[in-house]
Amino acid sequence: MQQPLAPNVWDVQQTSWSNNDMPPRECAREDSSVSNPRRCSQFTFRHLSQMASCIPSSPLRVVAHIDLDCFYAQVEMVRLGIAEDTPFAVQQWQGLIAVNYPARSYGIGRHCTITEAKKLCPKLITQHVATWREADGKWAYREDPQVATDKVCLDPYRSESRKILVLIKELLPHGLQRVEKASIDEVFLDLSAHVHAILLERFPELLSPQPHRDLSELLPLPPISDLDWQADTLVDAGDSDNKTLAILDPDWDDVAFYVASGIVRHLRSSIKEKLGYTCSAGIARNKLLSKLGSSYKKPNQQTVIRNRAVAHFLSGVKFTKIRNLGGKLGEQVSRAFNTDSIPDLLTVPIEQMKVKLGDETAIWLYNTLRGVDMSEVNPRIQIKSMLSAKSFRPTLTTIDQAVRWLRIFAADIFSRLVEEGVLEHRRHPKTINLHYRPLGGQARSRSCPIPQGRALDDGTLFDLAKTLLTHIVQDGNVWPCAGLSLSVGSFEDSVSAIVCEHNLLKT
Ligand code: TTP
Ligand code: CA
Ligand code: CA
Repeated sequence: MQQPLAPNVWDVQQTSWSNNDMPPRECAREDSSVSNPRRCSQFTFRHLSQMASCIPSSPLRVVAHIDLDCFYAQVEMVRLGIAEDTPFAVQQWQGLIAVNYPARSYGIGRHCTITEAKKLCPKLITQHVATWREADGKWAYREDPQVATDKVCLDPYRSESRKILVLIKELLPHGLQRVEKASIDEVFLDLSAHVHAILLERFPELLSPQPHRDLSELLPLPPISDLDWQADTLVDAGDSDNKTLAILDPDWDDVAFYVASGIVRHLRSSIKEKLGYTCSAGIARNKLLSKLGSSYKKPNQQTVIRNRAVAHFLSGVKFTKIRNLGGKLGEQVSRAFNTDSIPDLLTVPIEQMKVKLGDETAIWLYNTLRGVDMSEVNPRIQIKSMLSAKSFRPTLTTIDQAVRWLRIFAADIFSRLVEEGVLEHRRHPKTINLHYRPLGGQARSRSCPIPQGRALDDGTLFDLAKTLLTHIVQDGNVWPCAGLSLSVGSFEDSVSAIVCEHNLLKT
């Protein structure tokens, strides 16, 4: 019997990959005709080597997307020590912003008001998000949150989000990791380089081809015929022969996904064990598919979309679930071609798409419908600006009130700057802007540069904001005030960060 891949892929040293009992396999060059295509892998040594540098066009690429289940609800449940099977939701004013899975089984969702939700499930427990309050300048979980005096504070979720990211980075091998934070509760991982290292360790026959051969040589087939996918949801390839073939006779892309799925399972169980949160994940060849995979089965599950299953998987996906097709573009596409079914859209020629949507959008759509996405997993944070704002009803009538809100905005922005690594001097905003909206009057803005070269703190941001407010007030006609917003922008990598990264690249 074949030995299945060890469940713990971290234990690479201890895993036995003996394949002495396997018959020798002969492989042809990429360009020669192969009479029996199943005798060789369809991948070459070049494809394999591309994994090491996470090249997006590599056919052996492996990307994972991890998304926390009902994130804000889990954060509050862990903080409050609420049992996992208790129906629970996070409240913001009269609405719900996160609903756990036991509560969802009662039909409760984000669309419900608190009253509707309690009607559907009287034993539902809710917790209001923490708020900043004008009067005390600090955030807290309050008994009586009021939209008039308070502003929602997301710090508790940001700080848990950061812990999750730090843990993931700790668990992945340093030189081989590529992690992109995609939102407060999501990350993309390009696992290609990591999986590549594991494959070479476990399968010595994958080490570079003999000196007289070249990189276009096809790889030998994997010496395993049975992958034990454990609790993974394995997306069906749609065609039963094909499926049997994949399970009994996997190629290296299947093995790569298998190894990745072990890595992801370990990450997920560590997040649960160390921080108490469950998450769901998708594993596939790119960001587009892995993101669709993570939402395919929730909560606490992971889904593998093997390359051979992509077409069948996409034919069953709701068109609007694809990133960028949920809104206006999606409507434009379904109007232009009179359908929102992916199989129907696959019949539309690219030229016709270009006429209706313009070249760039057409090419993106054409590729997306086919599961093609070459976008990189980018560890660099792409934030361009950060804003903290509040509309006032009742309106503000004194400068003291406005200044109190500026202190809150500065603290709010500063905590997000910490999140983005400003304290470690990785990224730095260069400008600060105050936007002021008087009741019924003309809105106006004032900006100034943020002094560079010394550590930034919330006090500095607050002082700059106060100066901007003073200038606006001097212009007159400012009261009553219906809205204020403070933002920072023009982010730049600091010189020390660039030098540090440059050195890392050299080593
Ligand atoms: P999501 O990942 O969209 O949802 P979720 O984590 O609550 O649930 P799921 O298990 O389906 O992934 O959003 C992450 C958090 O962002 C969510 O817990 C609360 C917050 N959020 C809002 O505050 N308002 C919103 O409209 C959405 C979509 C999310
Ligand atoms: Ca989520
Ligand atoms: Ca999410």
